[in-house]
Amino acid sequence: MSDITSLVSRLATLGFADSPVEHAPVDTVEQWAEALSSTAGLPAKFTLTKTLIFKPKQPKSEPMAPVVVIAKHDSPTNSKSIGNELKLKDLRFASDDVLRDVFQTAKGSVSPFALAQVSQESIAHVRVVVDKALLSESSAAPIAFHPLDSSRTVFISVATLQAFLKSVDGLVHLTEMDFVADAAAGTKVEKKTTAAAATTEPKDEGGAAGMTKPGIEVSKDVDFPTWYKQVLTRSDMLEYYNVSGCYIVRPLAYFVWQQIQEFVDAGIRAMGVKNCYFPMFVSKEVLDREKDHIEGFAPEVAWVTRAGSTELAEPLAIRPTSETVMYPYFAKWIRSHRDLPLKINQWCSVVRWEFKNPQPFLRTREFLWQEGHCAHMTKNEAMVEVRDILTLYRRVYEELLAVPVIEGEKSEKEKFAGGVATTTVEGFIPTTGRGIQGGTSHYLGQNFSKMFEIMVEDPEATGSVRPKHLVHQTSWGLSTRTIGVMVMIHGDDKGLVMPPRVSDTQVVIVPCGLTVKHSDEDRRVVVDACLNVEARLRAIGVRAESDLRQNVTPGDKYNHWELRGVPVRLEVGPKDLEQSSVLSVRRDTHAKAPLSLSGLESSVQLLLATIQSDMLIKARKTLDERVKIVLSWDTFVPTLDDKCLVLIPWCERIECEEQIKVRSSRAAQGDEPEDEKAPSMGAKSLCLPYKQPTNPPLVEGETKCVQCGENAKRYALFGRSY
Ligand code: 87F
Repeated sequence: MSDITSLVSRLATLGFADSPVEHAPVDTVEQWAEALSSTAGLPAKFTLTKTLIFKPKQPKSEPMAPVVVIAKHDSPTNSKSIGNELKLKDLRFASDDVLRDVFQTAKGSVSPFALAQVSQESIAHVRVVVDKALLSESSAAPIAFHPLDSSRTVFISVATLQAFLKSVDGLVHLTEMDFVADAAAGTKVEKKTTAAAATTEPKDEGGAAGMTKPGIEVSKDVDFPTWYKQVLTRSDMLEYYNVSGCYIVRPLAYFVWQQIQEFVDAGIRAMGVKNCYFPMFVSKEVLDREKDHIEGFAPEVAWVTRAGSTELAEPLAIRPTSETVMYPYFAKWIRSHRDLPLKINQWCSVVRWEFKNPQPFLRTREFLWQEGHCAHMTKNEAMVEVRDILTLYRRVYEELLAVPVIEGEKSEKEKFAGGVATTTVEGFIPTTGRGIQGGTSHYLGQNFSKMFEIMVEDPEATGSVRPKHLVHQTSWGLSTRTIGVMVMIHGDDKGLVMPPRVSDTQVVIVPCGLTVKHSDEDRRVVVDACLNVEARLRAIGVRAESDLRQNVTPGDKYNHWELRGVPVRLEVGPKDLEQSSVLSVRRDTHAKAPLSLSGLESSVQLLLATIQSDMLIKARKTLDERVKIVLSWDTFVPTLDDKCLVLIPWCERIECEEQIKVRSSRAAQGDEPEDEKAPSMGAKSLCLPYKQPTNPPLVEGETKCVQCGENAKRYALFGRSY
């Protein structure tokens, strides 16, 4: 580390004489302001600053071009805008190594003065960006920096900073940026950026053009968030997009969605539901009709306010869900009991402008879903439908995605506020130990029919004044979140593991065992055998594909298809053909077995069915092991910390649920949050499972709630969740 006296004397030669003030070491701007507030001998007014050092993504052959940003402490220094301005790719905070080796400094002690310590070869490549807002402070207050150490502060004028920067020998790249104006124009910048150039996720770019994309570089158990991003992008399921929280669903993932669509469509058609399409815009006036329950959701509603440069007379909301869009028309279309039941569904996308950390498929600002909306004469009919739909959702997870779920009812706190009761299928991500809501089916009662006046004449009534009867409604939705859950549950360190039913390619056929010793004729025989196997499998409806690429080794082909999760690989080589067989390799277990060419159709079909069912069995076993009955509060949090969900006898009171959340948060435990993005997450109730534990049985009036000691009503499933 550098010598403070030499720095101060250097500053003195630049016309700055005062010594730094000393205070407690600080980590954040808030702590800094606080520390200074109790320090004597400060200027009357001053501006706090931040100095950030980034490193762009560059070819290894080029000299490193670190970027030093000197800004007002509260300026919105967006690394993407800075990268755009400097024409540098993917700026990331510089690593400890770079701070040490290039700037001879360390995290917490970074200041512009570190520039004085950069070697002559390196300094020519360093870019310095100075915040315009800081420079405009010139006539006003001095600016505060840490001179190489976070327990000291120097106050210098802007002129001194400029003189210092000029005095750094060999520093040639000096830029000024207006971060505030840049942030204000943020949306414009995003729109202007071409899709090909930009991405909101600079971390995982795959390979450069012409290179094979690498496989997964981190282990699922070691760094799950990075693993998830790499699996999705490198398998070509998903691409990051240049609007934060929005992603491109590529064919591999869209195929899964189409399989789900086909299955759900067939299921709901059999229940008499018809598909339709409503507009995506909602007028403010109509959206406000649902004011009461929309209130909590209002911050997430996105609005269109302008067309070109013309302000719209009335801003239009983009549907976050379609109750308010559809129900005025239900009122128009439903006049007599003969118009009931009305059962419609639409496949569409919805927009919810979430501010929490986005996650591909799990939490995105636009997502694909189906939303079903039905009106019935009786409560009973509506309730039957709510459960039939829930069964269909369970079957999507279990039968298509090989994902076990727990069916149940949401608590008062967690149900959809606009309805009477919410039923749900809850999934579980073992790697994080968190629950995830997989799909919901609501009984809306007569809440919306009251609001939108959806009613029929009571068919039972006689006489001239016929009383009106409000319809009973349901709504239900399943989204592309399904895909994220499937990937998280089945994927491994080699990439995706696809359940056969939703895999675009079910069987890949790879010629192998051919060496330079083999003749062209030998090669032709093997290739013909591959094509023949492919044709036979396709003829029975198996999605088979031969990988006959000549410039790729069999090993690289294996990696390629493993990354994409293809359930079965058939290796075909001269030796296999001598035995009239091929070698099958399972993606889920890596098990290898020869399959005779005669009867290949049925053995492959059986293998695919076995993989599909084994994947569900394996995931269910994990779920069963990780849902624990907890009978005393003492073991509640330790069980969650063991990455489990808990089933507890519960009183079902909202206040109790709120207390559980507080008492189970990591802050309440005095622990550090696991990561910044999931700060001290408390447990929520996930559902009141339909399948209640029987051992020990819950005895009404006797069994007490695990948290508050009141009488327990049912077992409830609690957990940390997505
Ligand atoms: C976000 C913004 C505005 C959820 C929102 O679950 C409104 C809402 O109403 C909102 N997020 N919801 C609840 C959606 C209820 C219901 N709609 C039909 C479903 C399934 C499909």
